[in-house]
Amino acid sequence: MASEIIFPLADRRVWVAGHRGMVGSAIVRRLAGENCEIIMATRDEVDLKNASEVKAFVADKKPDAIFMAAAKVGGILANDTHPADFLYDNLLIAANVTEAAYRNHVGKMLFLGSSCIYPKLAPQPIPEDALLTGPLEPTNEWYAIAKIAGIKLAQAYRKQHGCDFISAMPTNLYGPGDNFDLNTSHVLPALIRKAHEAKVSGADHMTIWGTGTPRREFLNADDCADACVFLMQRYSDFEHVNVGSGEDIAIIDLARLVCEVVDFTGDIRTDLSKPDGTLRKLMSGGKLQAFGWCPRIALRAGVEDAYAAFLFDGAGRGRGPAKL
Ligand code: GFB
Repeated sequence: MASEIIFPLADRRVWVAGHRGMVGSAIVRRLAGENCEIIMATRDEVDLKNASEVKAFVADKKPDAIFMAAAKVGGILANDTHPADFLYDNLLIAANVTEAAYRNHVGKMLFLGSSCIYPKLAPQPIPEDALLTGPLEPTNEWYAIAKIAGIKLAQAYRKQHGCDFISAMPTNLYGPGDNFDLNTSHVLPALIRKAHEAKVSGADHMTIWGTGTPRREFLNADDCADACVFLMQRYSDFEHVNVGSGEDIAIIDLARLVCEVVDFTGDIRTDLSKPDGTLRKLMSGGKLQAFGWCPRIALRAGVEDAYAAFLFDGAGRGRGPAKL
């Protein structure tokens, strides 16, 4: 039984910051059924790293609500090799949008973080209150620090100014509009591309990074968008909320699943020169479940859809990192 709607979106002006990204575009799709006015802006219209541009944009558009889905994102290698970009860009984006939302009396904002905010050795499944209880995973601590700052901004503005700002922490996401560039992508789109290219070229193997033993929890971007809209309408509190699928899988088993979906029958080899990252980060979804939300898209079905989207949209083009 879902909890009651306390912030209806109907007839409201809703800015989806980052509407071209995988999550932002999923939120736009999800909002189509809410009878609200969706505000979107490209990077040319408003540079989210520029405080005065963001302030002017929010003052002009006067949104009632903001989904803060804009971020510089990337997989383990991109995070590890571009720490300054991941820290600086994401700090600025979070600070600028939060401040502009406060200054312009935006009724509600949802900030999107990431499961990498939690300590590397957090208890599994990870409860929300594990935040800031231990050292972070080194491959993505820069991105994590920026996302923790985003949560803290939402909390600080709530505490000092009474703003209704909340935060959602999604697990590893995948889905339509994903980035298939092998150097910057997350694991799932990378495996889809690798398996597809190995099949098409007639190769006898494909190679995955690291040992294949780390476990990850995957959630489809459309499920994530549904959870974000759910929280926007129903949640108003200080603490962030985990958004996950409740199940994790070893990377080697994920690779096997992708190979089945793609129909690549060769070997899977490992490249031990690449990092494993954290060994496990399964989040506890109990808090969101207690509000009455659960995911709908099973991993295999989601991978089948993602492969279809890759064939339709991304094959061979190597889309770059997600744009703001
Ligand atoms: O998805 P991914 O890049 O990010 O990697 P993280 C997950 C796991 O898959 C790691 C392995 O153990 C990788 O070594 N892996 C195997 C691969 N083959 C590949 C491959 O071809 N490409 C990629 N990318 N990985 C990110 C963070 O961490 O997760 C971000 O860096 C963010 O900050 C995001 O939090 C959700 O799960 O390790």
